[in-house]
Amino acid sequence: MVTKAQFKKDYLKKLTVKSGRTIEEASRWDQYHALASMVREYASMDWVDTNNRYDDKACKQVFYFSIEFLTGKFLMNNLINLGLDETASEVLDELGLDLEDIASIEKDQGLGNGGLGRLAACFMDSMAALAIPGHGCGIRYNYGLFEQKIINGYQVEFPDRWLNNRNVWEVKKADKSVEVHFYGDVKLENGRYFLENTTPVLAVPYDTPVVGYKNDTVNTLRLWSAQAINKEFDYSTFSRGEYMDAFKKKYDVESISQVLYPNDSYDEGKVLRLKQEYFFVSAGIQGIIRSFKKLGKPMAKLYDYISIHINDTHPSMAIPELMRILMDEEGFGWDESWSIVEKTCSYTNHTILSEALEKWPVEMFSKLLPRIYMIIEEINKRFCLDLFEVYHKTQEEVNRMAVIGHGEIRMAHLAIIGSHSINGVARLHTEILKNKELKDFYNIMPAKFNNKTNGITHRRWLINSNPELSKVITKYIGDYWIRDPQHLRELMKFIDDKDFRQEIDDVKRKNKEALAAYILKHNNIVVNPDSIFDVHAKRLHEYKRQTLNILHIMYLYNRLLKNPDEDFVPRTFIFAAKAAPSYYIAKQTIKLINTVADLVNNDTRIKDKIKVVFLENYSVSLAEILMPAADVSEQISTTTKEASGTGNMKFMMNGAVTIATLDGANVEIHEQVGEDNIVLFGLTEEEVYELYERHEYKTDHIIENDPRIKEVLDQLINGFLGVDKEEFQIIYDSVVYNDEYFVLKDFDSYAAAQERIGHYYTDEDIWLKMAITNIAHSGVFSSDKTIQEYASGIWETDRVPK
Ligand code: 26Q
Repeated sequence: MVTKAQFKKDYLKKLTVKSGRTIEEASRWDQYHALASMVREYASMDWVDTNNRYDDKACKQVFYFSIEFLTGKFLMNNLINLGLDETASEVLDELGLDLEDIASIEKDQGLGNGGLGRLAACFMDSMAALAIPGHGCGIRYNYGLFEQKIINGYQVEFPDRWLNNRNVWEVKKADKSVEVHFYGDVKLENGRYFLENTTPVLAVPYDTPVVGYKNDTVNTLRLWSAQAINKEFDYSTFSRGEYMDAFKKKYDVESISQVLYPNDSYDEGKVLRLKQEYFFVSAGIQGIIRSFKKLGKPMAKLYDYISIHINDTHPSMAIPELMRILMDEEGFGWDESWSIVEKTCSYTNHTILSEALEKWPVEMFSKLLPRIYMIIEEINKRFCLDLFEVYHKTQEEVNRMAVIGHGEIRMAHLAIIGSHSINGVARLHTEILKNKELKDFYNIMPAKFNNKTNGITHRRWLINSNPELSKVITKYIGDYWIRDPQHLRELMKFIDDKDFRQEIDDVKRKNKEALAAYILKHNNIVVNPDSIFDVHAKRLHEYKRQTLNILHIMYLYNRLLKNPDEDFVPRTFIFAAKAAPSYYIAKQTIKLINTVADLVNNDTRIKDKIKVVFLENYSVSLAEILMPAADVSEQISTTTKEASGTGNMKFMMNGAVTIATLDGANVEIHEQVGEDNIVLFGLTEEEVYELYERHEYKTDHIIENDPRIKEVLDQLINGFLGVDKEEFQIIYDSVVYNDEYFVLKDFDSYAAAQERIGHYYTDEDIWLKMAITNIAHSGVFSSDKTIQEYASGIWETDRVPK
């Protein structure tokens, strides 16, 4: 362990070397850069050791393939995990610097859209904490998810230049680069296929250390960057007048890792997206095979040493790519290759939304990846044959289950067939996969299906983001909960302890004040920390029903206008959400929230009883401020639509009470905290399916019979909101004529649930009990537990501690 004196000495030296300035002259960036570089160097010792340890023991290693890793900032988490946070804070203090201030200058690594990417980041943290040999494999996008600004109430997207100031954490490993080949012609020679006339792209890996919690273990997150191959950029062509062409080629090739796609569901077959997927999958698999060969173990037993995890279908080409390498490069036959692949690969499904399922047009795919396409065709042929001969399926069933159909490749089917394990991300979600969405597959291969309920890392989402709460917890139950967050349950012993309750209350109050200050600074809105902080933070999607929330706020406003003296618990409704740039109705929902906010916040008649705040640029860092300050967590998706949700767990861990439908992991949260400590509303799973199946759901009845609903709907289109009458027509039409997500059907139930929230909140005893019960039962949602389940149930990997 580094002593304070050593730390100080190292820091002062680093600052001078890196910036060439004295501590007085150094800018905040210099101060950050020196500190971060130093922390990375501290981690580097263990990094090398860890890799040697894994190699020496020839233990099984996991490679988590994900097209997104939404890691956020690293400095504070690395300091905490290295056990150096207090040392750093004290040393900087002595130097007249502020650690929090310095840490805030780091740019978020925002290489993901939302839940799926953040889950991958939490999993990286947990694997390292548990000393499970597990590494990430993804893309080093030059631009992460766009930066959102709100201009005149509208979302406007700006590029996320996260690499501008260079990334301290990564190490470029140029010698580990591999070539990835696109296009070309498939040739056969001596019984082996190979490609000719391809367009090669150089994949250059950048490694980031993933520091385990005080365990001397450092795993690797490897992100690949696309580079033109030098010979492509051939100077001799210049003289032949192809100067501009050479640049175009380079630009074209490098576009592969230029930018993250900003939508979190599949829209249409974009060739660049397909290139991204094959690019990182092929590079990753080649890298794995290359280092596996150095181990000197038999390739036929690959699955004893390597586990490849496919995070949603985006990396599912790992299956045909591994087939290609085993057959074309290693000389295995089909059957043996297939058996190796299936034992090596496992797949997680994150959605049942059919529009999010990836399907690639055969025409485009086969041109870009001719050999991979051939292999997929063969996989499909053999699978269909099996369906007829082994499972006696009808032609219709076979058509439904085939990998290729209607001129498209169905990536989910490929992932299912080529993996030994398929898991959903919450119990309800897995049940829906088994009994509805993937029923055909479940029937013939039930043993492959299993559930792994998502989790979150308490090191980022509690210890780092809510240090005050962590302190109170440790004061009462000791610090064992940090190793095993299930021990948070011991807090229940203190649920009636007055002092404990007071301290929990004080922490929340402080966090709310901090958020209030943030809101004042960024939105210039004064909010009351005594009001209920009701937070709805997640991607903007119709199924997540931000619309239900804002329509209900409009109703509360109407109620107060009619009766300004009503005994009303003051509320601050806080939204944070990015919408996919091409998702018009989602963007209009942002405009609606901001329009209502303007109207409500400036109406003195309601005496500040309601405030509405839209915080721009939702990100990991903003979430770290929001979660600790929330009283109410909005988890109000249309039942069956949210696979799990993970924000729900973060809020709960920070003592917010959830208002929820019984969807995704809310079901398990309900089970943990019990009826009295969650506020449920809305349609059940059965009711939702019945409504879909009967095709009879109409909204006219609801509108006629509920004047609250009628009034807010009219206000959307009658000029009441002070904008063009046409502005929100699309939202009006979608809920009135095509209420796919049952916004109106659930309105009454939601309003009643909100009413209950108001009652509970006014009774401090009740509220604090609810908050504490939530914190105390959040431990089961630690991603450490989830990862242990993946390790024993899917990967068959052991811990390899020092
Ligand atoms: C696919 C093809 C082309 C372009 C984009 C995409 C794409 C990108 C991102 C499709 C889906 C995503 C992200 C999905 C996602 O975040 N799903 C969420 O995963 C969480 C972790 O399991 C769950 O908690 C959420 O319920 C689920 O919505």
